[in-house]
Amino acid sequence: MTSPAPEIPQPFHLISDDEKDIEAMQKAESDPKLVILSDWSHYTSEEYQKIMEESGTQGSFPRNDSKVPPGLESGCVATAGTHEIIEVDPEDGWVSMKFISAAWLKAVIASIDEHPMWIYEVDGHYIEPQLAHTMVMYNGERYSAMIKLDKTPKDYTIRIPDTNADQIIAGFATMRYKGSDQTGESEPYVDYGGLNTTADVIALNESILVPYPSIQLPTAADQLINLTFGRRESAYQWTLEGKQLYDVMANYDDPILYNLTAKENLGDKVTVQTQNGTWVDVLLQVGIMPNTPPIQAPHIIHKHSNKAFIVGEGDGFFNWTSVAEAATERPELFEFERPRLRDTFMVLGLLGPRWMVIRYQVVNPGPFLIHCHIETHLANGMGVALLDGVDEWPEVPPEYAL
Ligand SMILES: [Cu+2]
Repeated sequence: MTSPAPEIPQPFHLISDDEKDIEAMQKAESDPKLVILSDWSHYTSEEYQKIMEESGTQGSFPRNDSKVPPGLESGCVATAGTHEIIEVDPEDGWVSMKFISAAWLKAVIASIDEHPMWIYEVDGHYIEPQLAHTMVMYNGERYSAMIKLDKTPKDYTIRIPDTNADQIIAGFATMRYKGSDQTGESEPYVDYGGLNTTADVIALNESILVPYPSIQLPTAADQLINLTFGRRESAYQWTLEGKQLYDVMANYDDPILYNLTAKENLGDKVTVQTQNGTWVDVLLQVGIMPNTPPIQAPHIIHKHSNKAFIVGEGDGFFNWTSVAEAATERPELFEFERPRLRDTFMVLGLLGPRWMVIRYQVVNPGPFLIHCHIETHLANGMGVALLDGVDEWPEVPPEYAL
């Protein structure tokens, strides 16, 4: 975990204007509870990969059900894992919980019984706080929550169900008020299947997570990179770029950082070069590829190096040649005044094609992966290397020579 530098302005006065509250929140922020959410399979990655290769997994690609072993899609056996207890001190007034999704496959919902959360930091950057009872977390996303400790001192269940999209599973922990001996049941916001328990439950609206302080963007970029995702050759092989698969082992002992020509180990379309200092738009788009099933998985795209602003999103295909042209025609789909700043980008087109454009400035010359964070997608080709600032490619210091 990293903490913001002391001169970075904090957004806590937007949660409460009471000086005592603000002080308590600053104290909570300096000593947060880290909550890592993960999933687990009794098959190893190698076994899981082999099962996908032998069976095919979904859609209209050939599939052989006899190659799916029991315990993967049926015949589940409940596990009795460890149960984490997070102790909080009501004397502190507030607690900060930093939720990190380290899941390899599943998307989950995070919620603490009877405790609304002020989400105040996303992917390690402060935002204008937003009140929520539940939040969906995709692979690689980080959300920090400021939680007021003003309820009856007892145990409260932390619930982490799956989003209900593919399998009904859940994980649990306890938030325990220090010094309490009351352990009665707490009231859930979400049930075991990930559904809200009442109509009043507020889910985090991730489409308006404005950075704090807000940041003004240039209205035009120098380059547009088109990444239209799809499947190639089989149900489990995903391409981020649209035609080629990224071979994650191709540069295992020949890193591009050491030698730009090592990019030739990869397909010519899965590396993209940019110039230092320029602004780059990346179109992230799901659609229906020729000869592939129409069903689309959600893809959570993670960008390494610096974060990017989400400048626009919409349904259908992005049929313009630049963001400037698109924003002139459909200004309601774009946000340049208060754009979100993130390094994880959820692209879900269950109802058909959908696009998102992210914008970043090249300030850090070097090779950086942009990839789907669902591990089976990445391992089977869903990545592109952004070769940032090739005009100012760094020299590797001699002590790091291969
Ligand atoms: Cu994916």
